[in-house]
Amino acid sequence: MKNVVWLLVVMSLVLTGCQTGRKVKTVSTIVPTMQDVDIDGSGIIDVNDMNIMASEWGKTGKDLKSDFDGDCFVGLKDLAIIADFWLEERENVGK
Ligand SMILES: [Ca+2]
Repeated sequence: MKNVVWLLVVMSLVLTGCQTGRKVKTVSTIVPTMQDVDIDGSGIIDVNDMNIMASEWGKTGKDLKSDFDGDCFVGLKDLAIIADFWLEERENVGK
Protein backbone atom coordinates (compact mmCIF):
# COMPACT_ATOMS: atom_id res chain seq x y z
CA MET A 1 0.00 0.00 0.00
CA LYS A 2 2.84 2.35 0.89
CA ASN A 3 4.41 1.79 -2.52
CA VAL A 4 1.14 2.63 -4.27
CA VAL A 5 0.91 5.95 -2.41
CA TRP A 6 4.46 6.86 -3.40
CA LEU A 7 3.76 5.91 -7.00
CA LEU A 8 0.70 8.19 -7.05
CA VAL A 9 2.72 11.07 -5.56
CA VAL A 10 5.47 10.69 -8.16
CA MET A 11 2.97 10.41 -11.02
CA SER A 12 1.14 13.56 -9.92
CA LEU A 13 4.42 15.48 -9.80
CA VAL A 14 5.38 14.32 -13.27
CA LEU A 15 1.99 15.15 -14.75
CA THR A 16 1.84 18.56 -13.06
CA GLY A 17 5.22 19.71 -14.35
CA CYS A 18 6.30 23.25 -13.64
CA GLN A 19 3.59 25.77 -12.93
CA THR A 20 4.61 29.26 -14.02
CA GLY A 21 2.69 32.44 -13.57
CA ARG A 22 1.83 32.42 -17.26
CA LYS A 23 0.32 29.01 -17.65
CA VAL A 24 0.40 25.47 -16.39
CA LYS A 25 2.87 23.47 -18.38
CA THR A 26 3.81 19.84 -18.52
CA VAL A 27 7.29 19.10 -19.68
CA SER A 28 6.19 16.86 -22.53
CA THR A 29 3.50 19.12 -24.07
CA ILE A 30 5.11 22.56 -24.26
CA VAL A 31 5.25 24.23 -27.62
CA PRO A 32 6.58 27.75 -27.08
CA THR A 33 5.26 30.45 -29.37
CA MET A 34 7.20 33.42 -30.62
CA GLN A 35 5.22 35.55 -28.16
CA ASP A 36 6.58 33.41 -25.31
CA VAL A 37 10.14 33.83 -26.56
CA ASP A 38 9.82 37.61 -27.15
CA ILE A 39 10.67 38.26 -23.52
CA ASP A 40 10.88 42.05 -23.76
CA GLY A 41 7.81 42.30 -25.99
CA SER A 42 9.64 44.33 -28.65
CA GLY A 43 8.31 42.24 -31.53
CA ILE A 44 11.66 40.75 -32.54
CA ILE A 45 13.77 38.04 -30.99
CA ASP A 46 17.14 39.70 -30.62
CA VAL A 47 20.04 40.47 -28.31
CA ASN A 48 17.75 42.18 -25.79
CA ASP A 49 15.90 38.92 -25.24
CA MET A 50 19.24 37.11 -24.98
CA ASN A 51 20.39 39.60 -22.32
CA ILE A 52 17.33 38.77 -20.23
CA MET A 53 18.01 35.07 -20.72
CA ALA A 54 21.66 35.59 -19.70
CA SER A 55 20.52 37.24 -16.47
CA GLU A 56 18.43 34.13 -15.68
CA TRP A 57 20.93 31.57 -16.99
CA GLY A 58 21.29 28.54 -14.70
CA LYS A 59 18.56 29.70 -12.34
CA THR A 60 15.69 27.52 -11.14
CA GLY A 61 12.19 28.61 -10.22
CA LYS A 62 8.61 28.97 -11.34
CA ASP A 63 8.54 32.55 -12.63
CA LEU A 64 11.55 32.64 -14.94
CA LYS A 65 10.80 34.52 -18.16
CA SER A 66 13.40 32.49 -20.09
CA ASP A 67 12.11 29.06 -19.03
CA PHE A 68 10.43 28.36 -22.36
CA ASP A 69 10.17 24.59 -21.97
CA GLY A 70 8.65 24.83 -18.50
CA ASP A 71 11.10 22.61 -16.64
CA CYS A 72 11.72 25.35 -14.03
CA PHE A 73 15.32 25.75 -15.19
CA VAL A 74 16.94 28.13 -17.69
CA GLY A 75 19.48 26.17 -19.70
CA LEU A 76 20.47 24.72 -23.03
CA LYS A 77 16.99 23.55 -24.00
CA ASP A 78 15.70 27.10 -23.60
CA LEU A 79 18.66 28.44 -25.56
CA ALA A 80 17.80 26.05 -28.41
CA ILE A 81 14.22 27.36 -28.39
CA ILE A 82 15.27 31.02 -28.56
CA ALA A 83 17.71 30.11 -31.35
CA ASP A 84 14.81 28.66 -33.36
CA PHE A 85 13.12 32.06 -33.28
CA TRP A 86 16.29 34.17 -33.68
CA LEU A 87 15.63 37.47 -35.51
CA GLU A 88 12.02 36.56 -36.27
CA GLU A 89 9.61 39.45 -36.05
CA ARG A 90 6.02 39.51 -34.87
CA GLU A 91 3.50 41.39 -36.97
CA ASN A 92 1.57 44.40 -35.66
CA VAL A 93 3.70 44.97 -32.55
CA GLY A 94 3.85 48.64 -31.59
CA LYS A 95 1.85 49.71 -34.66
CA1 LIG B 1 13.78 25.40 -19.17
